[in-house]
Order: sequence, then structure tokens, then C-alpha cells
Amino acid sequence: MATKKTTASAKKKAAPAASFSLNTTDFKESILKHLHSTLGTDENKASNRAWAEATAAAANDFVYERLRQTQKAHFEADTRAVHYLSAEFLMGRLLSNNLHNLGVFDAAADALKDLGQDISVILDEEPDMALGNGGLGRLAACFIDSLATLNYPAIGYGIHYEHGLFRQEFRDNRQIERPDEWREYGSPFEICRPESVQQVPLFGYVETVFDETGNMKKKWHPGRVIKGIPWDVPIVGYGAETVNILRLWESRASDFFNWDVFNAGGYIDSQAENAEAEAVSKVLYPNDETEAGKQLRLIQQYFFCACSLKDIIRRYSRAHGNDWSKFSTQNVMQLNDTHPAVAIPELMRLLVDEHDLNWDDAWTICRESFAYTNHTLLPEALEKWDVSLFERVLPRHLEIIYEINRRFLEDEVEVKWPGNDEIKAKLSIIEEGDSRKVRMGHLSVVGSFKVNGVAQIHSELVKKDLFPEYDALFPGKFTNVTNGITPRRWLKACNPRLSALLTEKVGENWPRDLELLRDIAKYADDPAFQKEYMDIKLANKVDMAATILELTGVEVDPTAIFDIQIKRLHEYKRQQMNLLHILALYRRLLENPDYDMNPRVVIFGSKAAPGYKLAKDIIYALNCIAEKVNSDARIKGKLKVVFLPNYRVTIAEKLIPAADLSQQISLAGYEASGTGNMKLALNGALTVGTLDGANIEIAEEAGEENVCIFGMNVDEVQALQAQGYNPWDYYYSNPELKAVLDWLDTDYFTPGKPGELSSIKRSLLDGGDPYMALADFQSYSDAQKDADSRYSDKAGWARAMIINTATMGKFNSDRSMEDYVRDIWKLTKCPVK
Ligand code: GL4
Repeated sequence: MATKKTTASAKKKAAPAASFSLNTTDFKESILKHLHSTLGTDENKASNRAWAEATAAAANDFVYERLRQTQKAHFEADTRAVHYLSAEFLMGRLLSNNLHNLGVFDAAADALKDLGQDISVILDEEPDMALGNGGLGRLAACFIDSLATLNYPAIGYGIHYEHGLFRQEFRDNRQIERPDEWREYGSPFEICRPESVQQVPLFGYVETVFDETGNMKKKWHPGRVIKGIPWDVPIVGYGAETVNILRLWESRASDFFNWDVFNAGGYIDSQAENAEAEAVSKVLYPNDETEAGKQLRLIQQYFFCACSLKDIIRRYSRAHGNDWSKFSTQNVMQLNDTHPAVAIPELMRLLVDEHDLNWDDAWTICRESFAYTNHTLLPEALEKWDVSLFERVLPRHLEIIYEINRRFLEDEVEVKWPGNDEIKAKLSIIEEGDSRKVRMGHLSVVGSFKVNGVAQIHSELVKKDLFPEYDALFPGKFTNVTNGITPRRWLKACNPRLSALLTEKVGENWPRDLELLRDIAKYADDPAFQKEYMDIKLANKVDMAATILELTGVEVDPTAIFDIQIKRLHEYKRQQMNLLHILALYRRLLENPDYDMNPRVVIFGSKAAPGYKLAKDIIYALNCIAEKVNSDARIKGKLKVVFLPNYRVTIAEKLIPAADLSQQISLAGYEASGTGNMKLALNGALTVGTLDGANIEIAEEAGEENVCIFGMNVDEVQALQAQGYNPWDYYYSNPELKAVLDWLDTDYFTPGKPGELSSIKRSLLDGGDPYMALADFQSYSDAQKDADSRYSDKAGWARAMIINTATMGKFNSDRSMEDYVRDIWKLTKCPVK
């Protein structure tokens, strides 16, 4: 528990943040200068947006200087670097983060104040950079923050989506999707680099040719070429010693290709081709944990991988020319899930077809350069592409995959399991059947030197249930790196009140070395500290109550329990179980107006994939229930339900500091890690959770007595699945559960329209309740009751919150990065003068 570890890091002094000689006066002058000469406006008429851009420009003067120094240092030291390939980077807002990491947030705030501006209003101008769906994309954003903070040479590579994750609105309580316009008027946080444009071939056919010496070669004649334009987003490390980049590729029609059409008189046709090429980076696919299998998605994946690899090779060749022997000592490419797996055959193609390496040397380089992170066990998320689609879009890559597979099955699988066709079929990169498929997970495992899961239990399940034969074939290839979150964004910047208190108690180094917070555990029983801590929680809740009122019109009591579930909407995350519990509480209150419970506000933030019908039905049901419950005078405001529209990073930053309870209620075995759980616990919330993903490690760190664990564990889930799960058993044996399920068939929450909420009941009974919400319901309800009675014990509650904040040091994404560096990437830090 709290005091069990004394860390070496707790004793040593972390390096101080780089100090910029930017005081308030300098900052003021700089903002004015940029208002005049960059924005072409003036302080008497500047819009909030102009103020925001001028402030960003003032900060950028420093960011660009550090970026230049960083790139110089990396070039001169010729360092090994990690290339984090990810289809998603969920960055959120950048201005506040950059000001914090530059160490000039207060100077900027004072400067703006002197200029008659309120920094919080100015910061609110910035749209979120929402180039990701959820946890996987936000993890990538935290990781690149940590890599820069720790002075590691690293580049994030991704897609410059014109439209990020859709904007969610509610109309008649239903989710509707609107396009996200994060850069409608440009963004001050990115730099276009036309000098590093890449060409990306697609479609066409492959020809077999022979060179002068009679060697057989493959020549790909693409049917189309599109152009990749890089946009660099500077990633400012904490203290701003290192500024790395996130390089995002935008697709355009390729000029030289289009000229032919144009000259042939096809002006109109060439415009259509432009539109098609631009479509590649137009929108983010809004599915978290599902694979659509669409051609455009495969093209997106190939597009950014091809651009990135050519970019990596260009940089490598500048230092090493044609000598490929050091490629894998200089470069490691991390595949963030299987989305960039096509980079493996692409690197083979570049090395073999374009740079004339022989197959074996090229394959050795590949296998020494790629590592793969698995982020989910959900079968619908494991990417598979129809062979026919692959062949049409990437004919040469399909040939290469066949050859990789043939050699793998003959040289490795056959040697280990001679004559065992069953194992060969299981391990083959190609799935046989009516429509043959390329299995991207298999390709990633075969082509990588390390494969990791994202929390201890998840990594065990990857080995035991997902890839057992691969684990036997490649001993030591599978490992774990538990996820983490950046404490700069998720405590320092988002919770300034608590941050100030922590700094007062443990000094200013905790945003680098989160283990330092262990020291506050010694105040956990100190009434004065408890008061300070809880006053801050209350102040954050008061702020949140104002935001809730503004966004939803619902009035909530800041002294009520703020019970929060924020994450993508998915059956496995079991928002529907939370819904059933809300109905149970409501029913208890209606039956007995004196029912003993603390006032509670259940808050949701969540988007559903646009094509996920049941998920959208759950949102609709929650909105209908909220309407009814919130306006029911009989329950005297003891229960409120709030569904905040358009949940995103910026909303998370407001909600997390105000949370009392953190709902992490997935069916055990299905949430690979979770990262919201870490953010909420760090800000003091008690986890109401199953023994799933990182919840297990959170409970280990905080101590079981400071979390509310419930439900079946992974073994029990698997046992029940094996034995045959029947949700009707729980329906008939639990009267309260039966009553709330039956309620969904009435028109109580949808007056005049009975049956509108029935799909939820149906999925839980006729549909077989695939995520066993009914099996865990009673235990969940008991855990919630336990949480309620603990909340009544003010001192005990304060103590538990303080211990949560004190013990989350492990979940610093800096620790995750050091784990990757030690076990996988083997990087060396590169100090930047
Ligand atoms: C996810 C997992 O669902 C989530 O548990 C995990 O924390 C995250 C980052 O590792 O990755 N996998 C996919 S797919 N989306 C996620 O958010």
C-alpha cells in the first residue's frame, strides 16, 4: 500500500525545467508583436481567436528554437530513434499543454491579464485535435509527450485527417454525428514540410523481369500514385529540453501523374482524381475496437506507412548512404496495434525491389526493426483483409506476404511441428476458407522481434488465449508493458488546485517523478490535510456543476457523489449495467422516499460508433432516463443522471478532477488496460471496478481497501462461459433485476412510445448477454452500496482519495516509456543543449 515502496527516484532531484527568460513583460510584448505582425490585427479589435493565435505564436518562438536544437543534436549524435506508427493520435488541445511544458503558463496568464484578457477564455478557443477514437489514440499522445520529456529521439507518424472524430450532438435524445472541423481556419500548431513530400503507389499489376545479370526481379506498375504531404506538430517535452515531432501525412493527387490526364484534355477527370486522392486522409474511421474491412481504410493504412518508411529511409540514407547494415541498429518501428502492419511487407518491398537487397538480408532487417503492441482481444477488432481486396490495392504486397508466409511455415513451423497441418493452418498469415483473408495480427507477430500487451493480465491472455502457439514457437518474444498517462496533462494542467497543494507538500518535481507523491500518504489521516484535499475536490465539483448546467441545463448538487463513466460506448464496457443500476436506485427511491443513500449524480461521457445500433440505443435510453429522473420531484434530487454531449479530451480534463467514483466495469478479460481508470484514480476518485486490465494493478498499488472491486474475475468468466451462461437464470432469481429490465418494455421513460428501450432488454436476455451484465449485476449493485456508505464516513473517504493520489506513480507514461526502452527499443537519451 501507500508506504510500501521507497524509491531511489524519490531521493534524487529531478532536473529542473528549462527556464526561459520569458517574464510577463516579455510575454506581453511578444503577444502584441504577433498580434500585429503575424495576425495583422490590433489589440482594440482582436477576436478571442486572434488572441489565442498570438499567444500560440509567442510560445512557438521558443518551441521552434528548441525543435531546431533538438534536430541538430539528434543529427550530430546520429542516434537510434523510435518511430511510433499509429493511425490515431488523440492530442486534444495543445496551447495550454505547451505553455505548461515550456514552464511559462503563469507568465502567459499574467501577460494576457495585463492585456485585458482571461487566459481560460482564450484557451477555450482552441478546438480539440481529435485524430483518434479513444484509449489507443490518447495513449499514443501520452507516449510522445513522455518520450520528449525523457529526451529520447522519437517521431510519431500518423495521418493528417481533415476531419477527426465526429462531433456528437443529441437530437430528441439520440446521437447524431456532425463533421469535426479542427482546422477549418488552419492551426498554429503544425508546420507544413513540402520539402519532404512522398509519392505513394497504389493498384496496378506486377511484372516479372530479369536484370542484366539474369536475376529475376518483380516490377510493380501502379495504377495510381498519390502524394503524401507532411505536417509536423512539435511535441514539447516537460521542461522543453527536447522538442520532438509528430509527423502527419496529408494525401493529395500526385502532380506528375495528373499532368498526363490534364494534357490529354481530361481537365474534369483530373479534378475527380484529385478528389479521390484527397479522400484518403479526409476522415478518421470512427470505430473503436471494430474493423470495417473497407478499401479506403486499407489505403489509409498503407498510405501513412509508405510515406513514413520512405521518410525514415531518407533520413537514414543521409547519414549511411547505401550501407544497410546499420538500419536496424539506428531504427526501431513500433506498430500501434495492427493498423500499420502493412509497413512490414512495404519495408520488404522497398529493400528487395527498390534497393536490391536479397530476401534474407531484407527479412533480417525487418524482423530486427519492427515491434508490435496488441491493444485488444476482441475478435471483431483483429484485422483481416480479403485477399481479393489486398490483391487489387497492393498486388506486390500480397505476393510478398505469400512469400513471407511460405518461408515461415516451411522453415519455422514445419521444423517445430513436423507434419502438423492443423498448427500450420492456425499460424498461417493467410486464413483459408470461402473468402481467403490476410491476418494482420499474425503478420505483425511473425514480422516483429517483440510483441507486447498493455497490462499484466492482458499480456498473459495474449500469450495464453490469443497466440499460444506463437508463444511456444518464439520463446521470449511476448512481453508486457503496462500503459501509462502523462501526469503533466492529467494532473498538473487539468487540476491546478490539487497540483498546487501537492507541490507545496512534495516539491515541484512530481510531474516528472510521480512516485514522489507517495510522500503525501503520510498526511492521509491528518485532518488539516484531509480538509485541504477535500475542499479542492469540492471546488472542482462546483466548477463541474457549472459546466453541467451550461452544457445540459441540469442542476446538480456539488456535495452529491459524482459517479463518472467516461469512455467509448461498447457492450463490453457495460454502460448498460450502469443503466440498470440507475434504474434500481430510482426504483428504490420511488418505493421508499426515505431510502438511505447519499445524493448521487451519475455522469456519462461517451460516443458510439455511428453504425453500432445497440450502442446508440443505450445512449438514447440514458438520455430518456435522465430526463425522467432529473425532473421527478418525488425523489427530491437524490439521484441525477447527466449525459454530457460530445465527450472529448477537453471534457475529460474538466470531469476527471471532479470525480468521486470512477466506473471501470468491463467484463473481466475484455478491457485490455484502460487509461481513464489511471487518470481518475490519480485525481482521487475511487475505482468501482472489475478485476480487468489495469484495474488489477491500480488495486495492487492503492490497496484493495481503497478501491471497490466486484464481479467475476477472468477465470470465473471463462468457467461460466464454458459451463454455458444463461442470463434468464439471473432474471428469474433477482426480483429487482427483473423489475428494472421489465421497466424497459414500458413507456415510462418514453411516454406514449412503449418498446423504444426494449432492444437493451432483448440483447441482455434473448441476445444471450454476451458480456454477462446480468451475472455481475448483484455484485456491482453491492459494490455501489458499499461505495455509498464509505462516502458517508468523511474522514475515511478523504483518506482513501488521498491514498489513491499518492499511489498512482506506476501509471506515469514516463515509466511505460522506460519499460519500452529497456525491454524493446534500447534507446539512449540524447541531451539537447
Ligand atoms: C484499447 C483498449 O480497449 C484499452 O483498454 C487500452 O487502454 C487502449 C490502449 O492500450 O487500447 N484497444 C483499442 S483497439 N482501443 C483501445 O482503447
